[in-house]
Amino acid sequence: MPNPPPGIFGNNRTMVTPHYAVMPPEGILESRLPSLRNTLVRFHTSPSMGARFAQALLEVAPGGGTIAPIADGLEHFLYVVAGVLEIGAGEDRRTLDAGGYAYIPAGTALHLLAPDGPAKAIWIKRPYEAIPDLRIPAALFGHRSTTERRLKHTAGRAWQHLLPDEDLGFDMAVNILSFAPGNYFPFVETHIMEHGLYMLEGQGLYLLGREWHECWTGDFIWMGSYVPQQFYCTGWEGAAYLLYKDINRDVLF
Ligand code: UGY
Ligand code: MN
Repeated sequence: MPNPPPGIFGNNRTMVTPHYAVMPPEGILESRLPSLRNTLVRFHTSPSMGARFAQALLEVAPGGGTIAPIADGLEHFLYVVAGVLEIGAGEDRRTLDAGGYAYIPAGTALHLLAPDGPAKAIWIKRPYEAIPDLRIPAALFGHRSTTERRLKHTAGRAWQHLLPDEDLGFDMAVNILSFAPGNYFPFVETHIMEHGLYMLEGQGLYLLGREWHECWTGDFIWMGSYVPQQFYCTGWEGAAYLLYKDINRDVLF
């Protein structure tokens, strides 16, 4: 048996606190779910961590996916990280490669299939917070390569809103934030919204509370409500992350 990778004892980066979590991929063990065949589910976060949503990395083997369409009453968001996936919202089925994404509204059944090779996707799900008289969003499919890149305040930092940000029917946002090396936010953010962050590429330093954490491709970060946060992009090639955020809803008592 080969030696285990070095660095476990002195250099492990995993950090889970009541307010935030940093989780490198190598330590996130897999679950198997009765609703998914030939699929490993690596849960990033869930209400048992303190989050109000769930996020997982799905590793789907060829031919794997939903045994029957999932109709659990939750809203779902899927982002293809590698390979090709057939994703369905009700009867509407699309074949998406890396960068493709789908929003499946609450009450619409989710279908998933890796038609030929292995595939990976980020899976976000949560109960939808309906507001009387506000239209429930329809299913939506898109691709990172064709989603508008908006510069915010400076060149070298771009935002892509994968869900239309002007539609208050959505109670979640999923954005891709891209950074040129050395770029950072002009202030430390503190806000009521929580985040699930998946590092798509590159590396950087994340301020969470009062501590800086080095992070890179494949890492997951959960930021609970009000956790002070800031990103500083290191490396020479830039960085990008997928960012879930709960939005457009009043406080709950
Ligand atoms: O939209 C956001 O809250 C975003 N700027 N936060 C983050 O990247 N940590
Ligand atoms: Mn934020």
